[in-house]
Amino acid sequence: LDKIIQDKRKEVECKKQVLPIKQLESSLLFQQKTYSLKESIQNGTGVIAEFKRRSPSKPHLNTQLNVWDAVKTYQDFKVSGISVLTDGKYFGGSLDDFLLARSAVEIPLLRKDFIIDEFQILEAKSNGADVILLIAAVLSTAEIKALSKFAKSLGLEVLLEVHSLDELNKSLMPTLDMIGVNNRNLKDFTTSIQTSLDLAEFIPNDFVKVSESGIQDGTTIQLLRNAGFQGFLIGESFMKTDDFERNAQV
Ligand code: IGP
Repeated sequence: LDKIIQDKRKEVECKKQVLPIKQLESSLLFQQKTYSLKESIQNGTGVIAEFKRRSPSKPHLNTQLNVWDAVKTYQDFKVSGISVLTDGKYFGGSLDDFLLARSAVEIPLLRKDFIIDEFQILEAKSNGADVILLIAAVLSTAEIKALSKFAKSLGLEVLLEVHSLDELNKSLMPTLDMIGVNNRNLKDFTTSIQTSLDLAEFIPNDFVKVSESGIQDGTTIQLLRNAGFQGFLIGESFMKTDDFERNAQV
């Protein structure tokens, strides 16, 4: 994760040199109203389906599927929202993918990336995002505060991701909309639903609770629901097989 963030800082510094903020702000999508993921989760299935070609732990997850077909299928299956990876180096995604997804569906879209700078939030907004992800493991309390405030000022919702009680405690603040518990251990990439079950009671009910990673079946979703989770972020189990159409049916 340290290496990813190091690379991300370089990427953002380079982009800032060549892309003026004015240009991002003048995008047509920048003016458009956003869809609320929070509401959509509360009124629907709660499933947030992810478009992810590969990851550090699964280098060949799915190289065939195009983003347009994938998100259309997700939308047909009544997911509450869609997460699109925009990190290129480690996840094979891009803002082009994001823009294509935006043009294909009319449901909430989450920009999935490692956000460390306001510039990336402007980028998210100008590419049609409704929600951004902030990762507590790589941000200080002050950074979470500044970045979430900035996102809210643009009309975006914020999903804050934690792995532990320490990360949760340093992060709770009113500028967050949803708290996601990532079941994936970032050191060895294993997943355990127990991480979500253990942390659920410590998340105040004014936040929508989302469980992320390693969710494979309806039984698990039911277990998480009983523990108070309303949102379920699912990537691999949708992306991995060749029979995507059947697989994405939850
Ligand atoms: C999806 P999975 O195990 O269903 O593919 O997990 C999502 O939770 C995972 O991709 C993720 C992620 C992240 C990716 C959670 N947090 C942060 C990149 C960055």
